[in-house]
Amino acid sequence: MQANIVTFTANKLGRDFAVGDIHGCFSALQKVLDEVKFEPAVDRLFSVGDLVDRGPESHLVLEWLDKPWFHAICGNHDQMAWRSALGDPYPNVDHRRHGGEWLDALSPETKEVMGQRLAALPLVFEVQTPNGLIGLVHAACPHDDWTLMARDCPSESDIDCYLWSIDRYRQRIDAPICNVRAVVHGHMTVSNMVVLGNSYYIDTGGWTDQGHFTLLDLNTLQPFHGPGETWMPVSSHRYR
Ligand SMILES: [Mn+2]
Repeated sequence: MQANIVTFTANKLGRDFAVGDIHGCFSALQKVLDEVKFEPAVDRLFSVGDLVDRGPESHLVLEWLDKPWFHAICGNHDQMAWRSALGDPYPNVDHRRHGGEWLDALSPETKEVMGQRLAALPLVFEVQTPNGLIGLVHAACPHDDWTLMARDCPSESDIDCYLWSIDRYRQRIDAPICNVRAVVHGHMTVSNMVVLGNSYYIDTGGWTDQGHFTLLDLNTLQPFHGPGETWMPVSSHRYR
């Protein structure tokens, strides 16, 4: 069973950043980290999930998850990947058609390790900062009050919302989530960071050829934009 909420105490020594969907584009991400002079000894990087699929370097996720300063929650693609890797594919979606074919190149042993590691990703992070608590959830919050988030044993519908929901963004819901300073999401690919109420949508498509990675400073809530680079063709089918 995945941990539901993992809490991080404030970083007293360095900076905390969040990054949107990575989708196997770790080299591009590293370039943006270099740009902000990321210091692995004191800074932390929080991924809002969708670490794998679509990009050329999904297999590097194990290396990245080993980095002590890199922390990630689960996205819908990570969920599809671990379920495929462990022989229980997510129903009704052809994972291979949505960027999951990279798993086929892994040895059975590596595939098993990959499945176990991605299956162990928590669903929700909360990070304390000097300016208040920041939540991170891949797709959407099922509640409008952070204190209602399940501390353990989330329901199936909660998990479905965390990983897949597009409703809150599509409906442009800008009512703030109570009892949390901000909630950071990926999942919806936007051209520039979108803020609705206190919900921050930061997947600016660093994994596409026209996008860029955005690093959100969790204390100041200021975004840093990486350069646009060519990494892979933009899919015309914008499946989430
Ligand atoms: Mn997603």
